[in-house]
Amino acid sequence: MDHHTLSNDLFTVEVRALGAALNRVVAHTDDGDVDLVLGHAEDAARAEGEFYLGELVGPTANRIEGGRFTLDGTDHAMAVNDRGNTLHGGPNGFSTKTWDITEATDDRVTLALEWSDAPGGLPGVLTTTVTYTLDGAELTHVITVTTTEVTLASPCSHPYVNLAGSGTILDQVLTVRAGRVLFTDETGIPTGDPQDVTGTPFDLRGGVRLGDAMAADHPQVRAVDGLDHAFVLDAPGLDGEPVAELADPASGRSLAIWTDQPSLQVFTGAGLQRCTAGLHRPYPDHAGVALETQQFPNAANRPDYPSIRLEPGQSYTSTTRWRLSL
Ligand code: FUC
Repeated sequence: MDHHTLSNDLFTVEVRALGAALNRVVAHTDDGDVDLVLGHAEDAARAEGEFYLGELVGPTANRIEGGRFTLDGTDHAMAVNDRGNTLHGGPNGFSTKTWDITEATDDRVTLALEWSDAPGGLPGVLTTTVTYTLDGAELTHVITVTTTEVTLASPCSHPYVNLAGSGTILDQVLTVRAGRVLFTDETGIPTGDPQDVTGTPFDLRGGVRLGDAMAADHPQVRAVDGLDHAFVLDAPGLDGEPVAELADPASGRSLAIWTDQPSLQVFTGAGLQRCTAGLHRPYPDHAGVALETQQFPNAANRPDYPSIRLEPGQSYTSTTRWRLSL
């Protein structure tokens, strides 16, 4: 099986075996069907893509500086694929693999992958599962990882949302309940302690039109033509206030997100015009905003960040829930 489709009266959700990717979330609205996430029309385009559209990235999401880290006194080097760093597990990462679909019903699909790195890279054989569940207007994914050796694990889902279904996300309003953000160097590696967002374009707590945040005259914004930063969530959790919300004032559609992960990487899609094999069309620049619920970037090398160490007998889990309003 190369894909599976979940469906109910409100949504059709397509998950690809390649990259365990959330390839389509189609809303059945009064105005017809609307694609709410970016995806690829063909697996071949996905295999060549550079944007990880909807993919399950790992085993270490985001960047590891130089691909290098030390675990229990032993140095390890993963393959690098982004300005000298390992991004999203590197060129051999989870998203490049065809996963096994192990459970598939109308409202649930589970995919599984056994993965190991090149010698000297990330230790252990990692067994990972991801389950996507559609329940009414809620779409949840749960990731689990176990290992045969002490290792690092921090996979995450990499969906790009555009509630308008086409065009750009500039007019959509993003709220992120995060009082701190990680600023980065020119290769995307956090430079230090989380910074207070107060008085900066990174203060999204009250809801900000993305086009306004992306146009701000701030060196961290200009360096990446928008946002490409990890927000340190004030109150991660699967209940209570959502950690983030995206709203499209024109259509009235919105998305609320809950997660147990400590950070949300917001990437406003600079360069997406290079993605010429999108679902129905070449995408314009900023065609979607990636909302990645994850561990801190470069946690592998930062003892002061939450640990992503995983030992045999333990299980890493990560849960994120979306609620869509049409
Ligand atoms: C996000 C960003 C990266 C990269 C990727 C496609 O995870 O942090 O910069 O461009 O998406």
